[in-house]
Amino acid sequence: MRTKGTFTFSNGGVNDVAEYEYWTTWDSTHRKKSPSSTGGSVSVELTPNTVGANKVYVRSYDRAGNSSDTAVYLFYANGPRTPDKPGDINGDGNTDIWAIDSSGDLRRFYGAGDGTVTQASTKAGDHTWNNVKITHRGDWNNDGYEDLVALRHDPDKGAHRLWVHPNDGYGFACTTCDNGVQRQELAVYDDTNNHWKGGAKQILAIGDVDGGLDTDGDGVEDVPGYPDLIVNDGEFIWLYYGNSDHHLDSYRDPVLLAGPDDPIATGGSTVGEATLGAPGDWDGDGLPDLVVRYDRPDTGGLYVFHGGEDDWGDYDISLNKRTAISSNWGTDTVPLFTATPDANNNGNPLDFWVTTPNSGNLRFLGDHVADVGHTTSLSASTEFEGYQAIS
Ligand SMILES: [Ca+2]
Ligand SMILES: [Ca+2]
Ligand SMILES: [Ca+2]
Ligand SMILES: [Ca+2]
Repeated sequence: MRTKGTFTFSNGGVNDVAEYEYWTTWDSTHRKKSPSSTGGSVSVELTPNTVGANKVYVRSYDRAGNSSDTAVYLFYANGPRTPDKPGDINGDGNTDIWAIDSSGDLRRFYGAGDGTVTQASTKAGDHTWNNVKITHRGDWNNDGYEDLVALRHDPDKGAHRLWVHPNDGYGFACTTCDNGVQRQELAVYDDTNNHWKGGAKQILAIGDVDGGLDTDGDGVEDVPGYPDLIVNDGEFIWLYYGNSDHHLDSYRDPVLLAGPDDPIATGGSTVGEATLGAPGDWDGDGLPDLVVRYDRPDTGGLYVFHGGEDDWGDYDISLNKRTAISSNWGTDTVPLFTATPDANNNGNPLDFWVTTPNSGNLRFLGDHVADVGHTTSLSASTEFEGYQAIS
């Protein structure tokens, strides 16, 4: 995976091979290479990007242009030994961005590890992404690559639906990929647990809240944990525990984190006027924390809510356990933002990418300290004019 392999094609008994033509399951482009002498062999370097079975197809042509049968070589590529770092979508160890541009295309920006990002030369997904909500944190199909989660309106069903778009290892989010990988719906068994079908203010992949399972009690995780998802439907904030069957209420009902009777703010901001971010485990107690930004310009604060557990052992956040980080973060100064745990790799995870009103500037505001705000600020990119969403 993501590692070059050398493949050698030889003539298979045809002594006047003038050219070989080859393609693969992950790249359907037919390419040609000629041996240095007629009938000789050629070597090519190929880099599979799919875990598991891959195929290389090759046929030869003689000097008259007659082709051989197509030979198929099947091999298996191993996945990454350890899952990619949270926020990293191409495996280089730096956190990255998925974003929807002004024309509704899904784009990917690779982080350089210093807070700056560079747009990849090709789009990050097929189809149009207008008005789609996106988020990413965690590997939802167990191949080691962080995947894109999207909330999209389905006109045929008259409802919004949640999907996992598997990452190809380089940040291409598959809807229907050539290698057979397809998007996977996230559903609920009990329809009363579906709090996104009418649309949502925000979806947020927060990471794995409840961790893996120690089935034999020896203190070592036997069943790996699964990523979890927060849905802010505009009135209530729900935490869903993910599961390998792609149902979000498989073994636990969603947990209500905030709502009209459990406010998210002291100053009157409602749930519908708050935007969340996933900073990872900021306070180091083993539970992921939650960034809350108050959208209204008259409040505009930025807080970290410390993830805790309620009396039933469910994840919970509380107004009594939050830390003020910064102010003047309303939508008038920060239209869009995403938390990107340690994008500049210096040990302080409280880093953000933020858009700028009426310009294409994306800023990196990094290394936030309680009550002080950011202690690092730089221009991350100038390519974000009119962007609809960043994650
Ligand atoms: Ca990366
Ligand atoms: Ca994955
Ligand atoms: Ca989990
Ligand atoms: Ca940092």
